[in-house]
Amino acid sequence: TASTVLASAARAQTAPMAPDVPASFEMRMPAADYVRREVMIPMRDGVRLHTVLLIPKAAQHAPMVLSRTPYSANGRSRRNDSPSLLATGGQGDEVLLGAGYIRVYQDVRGKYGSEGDYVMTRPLRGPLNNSRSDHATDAWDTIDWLVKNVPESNGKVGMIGSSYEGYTVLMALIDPHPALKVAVPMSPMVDGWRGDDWFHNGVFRMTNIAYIAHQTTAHGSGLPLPTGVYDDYEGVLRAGSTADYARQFGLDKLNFTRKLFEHPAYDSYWQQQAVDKLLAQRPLKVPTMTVVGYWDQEDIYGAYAVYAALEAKDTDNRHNFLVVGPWRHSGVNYDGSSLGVFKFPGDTALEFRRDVMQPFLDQYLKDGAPVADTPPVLFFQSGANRWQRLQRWPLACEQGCAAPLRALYLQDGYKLGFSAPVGEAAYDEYVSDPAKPVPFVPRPVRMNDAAVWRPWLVSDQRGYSDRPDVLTYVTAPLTAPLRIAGAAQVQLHAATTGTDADWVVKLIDVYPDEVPSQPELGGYQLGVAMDIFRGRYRHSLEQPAPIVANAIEQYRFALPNANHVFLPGHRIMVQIQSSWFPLYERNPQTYVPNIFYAKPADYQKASMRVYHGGASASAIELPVVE
Ligand code: PG9
Repeated sequence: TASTVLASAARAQTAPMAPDVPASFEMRMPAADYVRREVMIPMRDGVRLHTVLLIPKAAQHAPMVLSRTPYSANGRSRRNDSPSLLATGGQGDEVLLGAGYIRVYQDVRGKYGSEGDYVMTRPLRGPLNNSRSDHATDAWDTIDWLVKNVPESNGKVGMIGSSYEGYTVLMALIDPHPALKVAVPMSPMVDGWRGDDWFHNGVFRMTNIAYIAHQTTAHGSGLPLPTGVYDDYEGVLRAGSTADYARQFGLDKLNFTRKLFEHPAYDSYWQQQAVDKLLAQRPLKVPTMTVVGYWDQEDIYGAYAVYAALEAKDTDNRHNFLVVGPWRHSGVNYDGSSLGVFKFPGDTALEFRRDVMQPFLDQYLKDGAPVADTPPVLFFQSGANRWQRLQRWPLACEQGCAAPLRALYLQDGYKLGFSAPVGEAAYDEYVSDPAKPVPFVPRPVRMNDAAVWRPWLVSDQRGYSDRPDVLTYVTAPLTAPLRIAGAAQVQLHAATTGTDADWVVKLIDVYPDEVPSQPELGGYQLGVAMDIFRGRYRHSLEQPAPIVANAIEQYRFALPNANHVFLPGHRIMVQIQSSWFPLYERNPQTYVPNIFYAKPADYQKASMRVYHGGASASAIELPVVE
């Protein structure tokens, strides 16, 4: 009856209108095989950094592996996902979580749960940072706290991490805490101007505008760009300059955007932050295995630069290691059995993590672990599609290697060959029109679409080879394999009717017309090493200078490292163009002091001439090895 219902409601202890969301709630985990500890670790300046520890239940004398991230320690440790430790970290952490390690993730200062100010890739204390703290001291203070406050540990710490997290690993090596026993920086951001995230050889990468918005519009996860267009080619072109593009979203007001726009050239702001240069000035104390993807679309430069900087200090050849797998950016932590249409012999990334990285970490971190059989350099050889254990890198270079570079010349009739062309300074030409830049991937261009962005460096270059604004040179089909192992040097003699220009040079492996084992590779044009160079920096990266219109000038720059075999029946191709849009901002082709602020009238068509004869020969100098 109605009166019994009312009586039972009155007896109940929870009022019908009691609010249903409590002030806080801690989910209990049924029978978890690990303990999750969240702590605020104090730094020397009083700022506390939010740190998550995943500790296996049975842990005793367990080593710790630390990652310092701007991308959320809670996210990286998949808060509350599972009572199973193995299912809690990312794919890349599986081998560590299954091997008794205590995994530690920390938010860098100013991001997510950590206190303090966020400064993008915070410069080291010194000319650019007059505070008491940087990533070197924060890593030191964190490790010091960990070894004193985690009773389940054996007091040994390793650091790993990819990209920004790879950069924080390197910064910990500047003045390493004695308990830091080993480091594995992966796809690290090292020099933002030379060839990592922000610029390549001075040409700004437009993908960063969305990145900066995401990273610096909030301490937590920032905002996406409301571009209002499906095709970024259209959206970026319509805006005008990079500053115009940023301004339409109000992003020109952000401090990091300002810093970028105030430093278009390789001035002291960039030079003093280049991590390879910083590490070169210090002793190498911690065994370091630097890892990078062969086709790393974000940080293809830094890993090799760090390896080279540390190699001079590695007197016993036991402190400096390099690993290059057939991966995209950070691909080392995911499935490595394919990239784009290319298939590899098994999961190369898991193979590395399980058979190379884990034994390497064990050696330095686990009490009594055996010495790992780690080669100085482990490099996946593309073309031959296999791993190689090498003693050093590179195998051929301009100076100081076992083999020199060998010039592959541009020749008449759009040919390429190892013999220098004789006779007149012949040229080929094209018109570069900033109103119709060459796309870097087919339109519509969705820069945020991971399926396009991640494998783009192995995408088929065939669609560009016959454009009127791209010059294409190619060899005859090879009769014997040609192997390269190092960084090719571009030596270009070129003229333009403009007063500034960008030069994109692509070294390409052209597959045979038919590939029976994988038909879609028939005639495929695979980028083996491709990059862009901003002409104003041809004499000095620090001091730009206008190009003299119509004069033959020399442009010399390195392509990314490659370890590749051009197989018999394949052809070698070189493509040359003057834009790569919208990944790379356009060059207005009229010299202006700061291209970030170019005005619409500065963007002008220009005729580009690439010379290939006599004293004006152009070549790609290849690191050929027998
Ligand atoms: N490539 C990213 C990045 C690192 C450092 C600065 C800016 C961007 C990353 O994947 O973390």
